[in-house]
Amino acid sequence: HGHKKRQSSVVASALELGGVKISKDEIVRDDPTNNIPDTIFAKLGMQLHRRNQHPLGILKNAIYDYFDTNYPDKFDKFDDLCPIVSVRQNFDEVLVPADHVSRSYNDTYYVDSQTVLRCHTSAHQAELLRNGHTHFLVTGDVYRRDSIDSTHYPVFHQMEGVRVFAPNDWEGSGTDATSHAAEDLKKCLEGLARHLFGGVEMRWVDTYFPFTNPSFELEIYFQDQWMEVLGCGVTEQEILKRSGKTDNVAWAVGLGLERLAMVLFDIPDIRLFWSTDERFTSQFSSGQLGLKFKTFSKYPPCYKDMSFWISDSFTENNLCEVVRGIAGDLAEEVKLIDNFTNKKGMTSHCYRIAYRSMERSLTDEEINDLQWKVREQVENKLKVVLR
Ligand code: FA5
Ligand code: MG
Repeated sequence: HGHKKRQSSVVASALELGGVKISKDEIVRDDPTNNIPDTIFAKLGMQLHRRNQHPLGILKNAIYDYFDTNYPDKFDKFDDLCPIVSVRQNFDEVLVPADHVSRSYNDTYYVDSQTVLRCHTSAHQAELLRNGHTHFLVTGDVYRRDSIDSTHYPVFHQMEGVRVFAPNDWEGSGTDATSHAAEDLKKCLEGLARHLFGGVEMRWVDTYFPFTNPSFELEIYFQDQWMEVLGCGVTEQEILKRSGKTDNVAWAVGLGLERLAMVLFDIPDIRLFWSTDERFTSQFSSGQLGLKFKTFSKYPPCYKDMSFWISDSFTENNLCEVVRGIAGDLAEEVKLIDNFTNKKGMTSHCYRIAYRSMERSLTDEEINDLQWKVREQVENKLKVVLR
């Protein structure tokens, strides 16, 4: 893995990363560019997607079934590639421009300046293409500094799908290579949605990714709004060219597994995937797709507002990291509810934080204590002025 040895502040444990046993304390964590908090570091190696009784494992297997049934020439499957990858793999090899926001320390967890926790499974595309794979699925945990609400979590799971076509596949079909790939892609994913959900309300949205053109997102109507469940498109020719496949075209997709599992099992909040509460875990069993999650009584949320004058360096992701660092999974949502700039050019933000446990009632005292700590750290770490 090429990680220098050092003493870690975190409890060391051997874990399986990418099929290789390494000790967690082999991972350098005192690099000045490292921005990975202990709570995120602790999630490395958990591999929820490899547990057959877990909703993510059940979903992964159901998607495998769909591909195995529909493509006699079976897709190659990978689900334990190491989540610690180079900047090159995560960004350069999928043509992410040098100045793209996703590369920033505000969006991505860096182990050191050249190494990240992958922010998408697309990090493995180029290498697998170079190694000669022409149709494959890569499932894994991915990491992002992000907002806090019921459909966003800083650690989540994706499945990458890639299919390469040879000239034979589209010649004589009456369409050009790109349209052939785009049509096949949409057909494949609509079929997958039918396989998983039967009927469900969904729509295609045009979008942009550096590594595909054209690019699309699929949204599903869930909990009274449109929820984005995947990104996909026709692979940029440059990526194929670099892997020696000048005459081919390909499609690629990145499925958001939590979001799909939320629709499939009617799971209302993304934090539940990490729950060890038996009232959650006992509801799922290997291979069982039809089942709907029965929510154990919903405990009341508690809302706390805080207003402050922001500084130039203020970002919402940094705020969310502070809140998660203190409240952990008790933080249900962080939402900007007011935003104005005064005559002097100072900008004020008011955020509403919702606290709620999925498992028990919280006491006023407990919540007040959390909120005080949040206020303190927001002021000290984010260089804002509380109002
Ligand atoms: C990507 O990550 C692209 N790599 C997907 C892709 C692959 C496009 C191949 C083209 C070709 P995006 O950032 O939109 O795209 O994330 C993909 C999916 O991950 C989203 O649609 C959503 O379902 C899920 N997702 C993104 N952020 C989060 C989050 N914080 N929590 C949970 N799920 C998330
Ligand atoms: Mg997206």
